[in-house]
Amino acid sequence: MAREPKKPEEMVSDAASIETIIKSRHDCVDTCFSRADSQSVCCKFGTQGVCCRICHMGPCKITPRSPLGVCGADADTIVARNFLREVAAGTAAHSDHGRHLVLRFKKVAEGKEPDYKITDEKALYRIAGDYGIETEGREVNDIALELAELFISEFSSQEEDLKTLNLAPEQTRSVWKKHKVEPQGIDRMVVESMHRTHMGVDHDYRNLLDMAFKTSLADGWGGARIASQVSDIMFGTPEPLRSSANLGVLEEKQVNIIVHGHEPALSEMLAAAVHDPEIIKYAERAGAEGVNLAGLCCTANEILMRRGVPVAGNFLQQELAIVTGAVEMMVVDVQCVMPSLPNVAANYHTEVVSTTDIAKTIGATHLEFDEKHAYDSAKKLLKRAVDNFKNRDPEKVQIPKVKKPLVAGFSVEAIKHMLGGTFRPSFRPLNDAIISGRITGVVGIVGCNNIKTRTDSYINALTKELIKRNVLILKTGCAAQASAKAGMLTPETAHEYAGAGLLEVCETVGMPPILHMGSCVDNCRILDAAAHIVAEGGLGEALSQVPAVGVAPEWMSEKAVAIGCYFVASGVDVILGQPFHTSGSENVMKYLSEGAAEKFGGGFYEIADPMEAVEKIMELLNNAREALGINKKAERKLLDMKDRRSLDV
Ligand code: XCC
Ligand code: SF4
Repeated sequence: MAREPKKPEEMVSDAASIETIIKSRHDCVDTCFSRADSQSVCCKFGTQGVCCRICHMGPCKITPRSPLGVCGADADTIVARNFLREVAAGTAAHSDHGRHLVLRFKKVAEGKEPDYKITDEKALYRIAGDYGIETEGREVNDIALELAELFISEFSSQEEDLKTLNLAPEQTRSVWKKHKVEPQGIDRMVVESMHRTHMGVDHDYRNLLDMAFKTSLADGWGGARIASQVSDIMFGTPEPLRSSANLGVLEEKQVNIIVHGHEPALSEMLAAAVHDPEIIKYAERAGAEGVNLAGLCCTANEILMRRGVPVAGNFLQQELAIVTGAVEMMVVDVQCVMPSLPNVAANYHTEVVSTTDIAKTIGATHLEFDEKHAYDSAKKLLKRAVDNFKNRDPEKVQIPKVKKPLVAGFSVEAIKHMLGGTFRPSFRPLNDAIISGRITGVVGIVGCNNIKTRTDSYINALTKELIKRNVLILKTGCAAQASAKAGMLTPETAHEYAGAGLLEVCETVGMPPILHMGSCVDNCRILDAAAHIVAEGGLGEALSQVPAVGVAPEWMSEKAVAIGCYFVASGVDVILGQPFHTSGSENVMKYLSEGAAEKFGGGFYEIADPMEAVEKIMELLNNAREALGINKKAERKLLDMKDRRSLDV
């Protein structure tokens, strides 16, 4: 007997998605929500991580009756190998994204890509300075070229440790050194991970997991950071701006184009070209009132943060956007793009366009992006979308009238300005607020949506409860978009939900209690903020001492595994709303929690319930406060000379 399909409100928590899932059923269109129903129960061996298909004597699986694979590998080895491969894949994804940007940045510095430029010279000077590059009296392009080459060598370095690690506090670096997890070249880390997990190489689960941490550091302090920094230089360091989110940002009378994926290079061009008078006229001639660009997933975050382009939705809304029947074109680049999109689009008039030769999908139109003529290339795409407007079937259009206003654009530099003012940008007021107890601590809530959780529900329940308890929230990725859709990325949220201490700080500084810091690669901004807190003084010498926790409530991707690992290896405890596929090995589970905590000062906790997670987070924050001696409200702390100096404003 066929099972009743789940009710939409059991699967998603926002009104726009509920309405559109109902429409998809009415239109007889398959989406992830119907496919998840037909997938039923997940494979037990995969879930536990005990399925090994690394050599062709297998696949082998570990069961009580067969505790060893054909080669003799036990559950610990198999689970740890699978885990390391996930971290390597996640690191590769962020880092390859970073590499594409760096190679473009180099061409820009050489004057070979005239449509791109160095938008943010201040960022260039600042970042070059961070890496010890001389900037005094030098041409901008000259500095840029040296920085590009330094970044490229971060990918290729064979024996030298990553230079980007130097941005971490000294004590954190010495922990890495002690445990021998300082990564060398990013590419080397990924290659070595693949080698070590090949049949018959590394079998000690502890050694494999240490490599997972080492590789992940090459992501968080390497590849992802480079992606973020180069984007800031080429496209501008984000500053607070207003926009809106959810499917209601689509416009009934305009040509709607959605950019989806992760890389900002093409979407930046589209965001610029969309205002070109030629394009506007072209759209008007086609009977549209204009061209409306919106984003999905992290490409959305990239152009939201810098240009205020509205967010059509997060990960699990990508198909639903097409189901509205109002999208002329969906332009996809890399990562988190469902292969189902062309199938969904076949029911409407939407054209799905892939733009890079490393990411093609059957059924999508492949139009390689011409980097040498980037602006023209973008204009061509926009015109093609306009041409498709006439194919829209008004009968099939149903845009939910659901969208919420938001404020985003909180780079570390923007936060510094906000806190300290333009003349004295500084983290001091934040440190003081934490020390005085008005803010209990800082929590990064990041990551995806996962079909296994009612979309956005864990993220939003957790966020709301934490700000009530005076925790400042830093957000990225689809988790940030979940808050946006809930209308919580606004300064007013402080009045509605924040505890008295956090509210006071938000009012004084004029900031919202939830700060949207960007895309997935921008998780490095969260670590950077923590490093600034340490550097400011009074809250410990290592990242592990700061009252800070990371949470990935609804994560699903391998990138999230890498992100979790580099947070933990940096000393930050991480709560996972979805478990790793490691339950088949108690030893691995223990190493990732207690073992990591002993080594780095941060470990993993799997907590399926948001309210339980809140309690754990408060406990971790309070433990950190206790260790710093700042736990009592309004207690006068005895300051040593160093603390005194740093408090001397
Ligand atoms: Fe993808 Fe970045 Fe996850 Fe969203 S959050 S589903 S990885 S788009 Ni990074
Ligand atoms: Fe089986 Fe060992 Fe081959 Fe894995 S590596 S498939 S456990 S024989």
